[in-house]
Amino acid sequence: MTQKYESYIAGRWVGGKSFSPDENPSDLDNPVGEFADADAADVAEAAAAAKVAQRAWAATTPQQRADILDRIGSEILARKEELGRLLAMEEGKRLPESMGEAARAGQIFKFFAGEALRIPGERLASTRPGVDIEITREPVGVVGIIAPWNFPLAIPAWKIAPALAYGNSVVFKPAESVPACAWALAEIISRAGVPDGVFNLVIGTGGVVGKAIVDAPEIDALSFTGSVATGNRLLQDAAARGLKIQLEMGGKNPLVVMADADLDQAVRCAIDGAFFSTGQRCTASSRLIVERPVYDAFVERMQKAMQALKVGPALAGDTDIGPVASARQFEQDRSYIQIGRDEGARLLWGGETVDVGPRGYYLQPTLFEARPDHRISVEEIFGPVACVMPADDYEHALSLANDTRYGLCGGICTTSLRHTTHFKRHAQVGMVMVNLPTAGVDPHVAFGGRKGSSYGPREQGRYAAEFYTTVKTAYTAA
Ligand code: UN1
Repeated sequence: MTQKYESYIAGRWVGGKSFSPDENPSDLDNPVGEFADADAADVAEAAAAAKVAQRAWAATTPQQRADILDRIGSEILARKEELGRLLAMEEGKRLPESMGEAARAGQIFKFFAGEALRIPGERLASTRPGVDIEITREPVGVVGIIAPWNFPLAIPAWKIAPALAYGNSVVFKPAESVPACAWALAEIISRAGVPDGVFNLVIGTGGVVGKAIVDAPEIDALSFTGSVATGNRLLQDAAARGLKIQLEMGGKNPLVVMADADLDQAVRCAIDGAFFSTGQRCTASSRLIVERPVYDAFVERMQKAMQALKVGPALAGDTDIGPVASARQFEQDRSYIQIGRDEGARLLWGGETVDVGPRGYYLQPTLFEARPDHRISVEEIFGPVACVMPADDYEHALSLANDTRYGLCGGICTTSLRHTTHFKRHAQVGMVMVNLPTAGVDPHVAFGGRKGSSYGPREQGRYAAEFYTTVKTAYTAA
């Protein structure tokens, strides 16, 4: 029997009128299951339930919320292998990375269990005699969460956990290509003691479910991670109705390699940053900017390292790079490879699909030597496709690094303290990595970018309180 994934609304599992397939990108002949398509009426019901349930949830003690979040985190951690397998099957991320992501989701719930007990506030003296001032944080209310497919456990976790910790209720829409991971997470949450209506899962398309979430009058705030096009549309809709919004969108992250770098370390950073998770990270190192004296040596080592990468099914033990996650993304990657060829970028490695046995979306890791103005150097591809380009010196490298409409991460490989210090100060990004891949962030610190990458308050760590709470200033005279 095909596994069916349903929505979870007001404490009940809700089937749909129709079902859509949940594909396995490593093996198209063995789908993961199918999910029930929710519609606008389902969202309306979820939002109404969330509104009613939120008041009592906000009135629970921090300890009650901490215990619930801790329970969710413990179960995810205890089941990380099983959840990792599900993630690998559904999204195509190779098993070790998928298990790592499941563990990270568990740790995020545990972190926010602690944060529930540490909701910050301030007490100050007034400028007027006999008056005290208290600044407290209250929940924003009902939070809509729209998550992408590339981190189907970790990103929902880093939005749902703080929402619940600070006393909000949630209407969560996962990407429709990863309903099983969302369902598994919801199933754990449904048994952890969260009152009915506080957490709702609504599975469906952006056009129907996403749109209905933005339009629902009960929604007070919206957290979104996904494409620039969708994010900008949501921003317009949110502005029209004065909705608090937080957007994490694309990246075209530079990794600068200086002539003084440890070249083997730089190649490891570039391979990981550009190609692991099949390049499907908004933090991916998609622009490799290399100082001329080491350019040829770097490219040669990259080619050698890329040759050794094994493309294969997500669950196979020797796979370095899993399949591309969906037909749509596969199409996009291949079309950018064609664009690169057509605009005269030089293909240094890869560019072809791979036959690994089972039918799936297998693509070689691909490296182009490209000019900064080539489309493949400018636009986010979101696949295992990177560009490399030479820089004359550090200043040139920095200006190439900053020459983008995005500003999520920036990396530099160098042994120079001067370059490190300067780059940390002048990279126009939200996150700087020194001698590390641009992708791969810690769960307990601020995450987010500048320029066209992000909008609104940062996610994660203590900074999550900015979005998931609203500040109240109270004046009291004796
Ligand atoms: C990471 O690099 O560890 O969608 C996290 C993304 C990011 C998360 C990246 N929001 O790829």
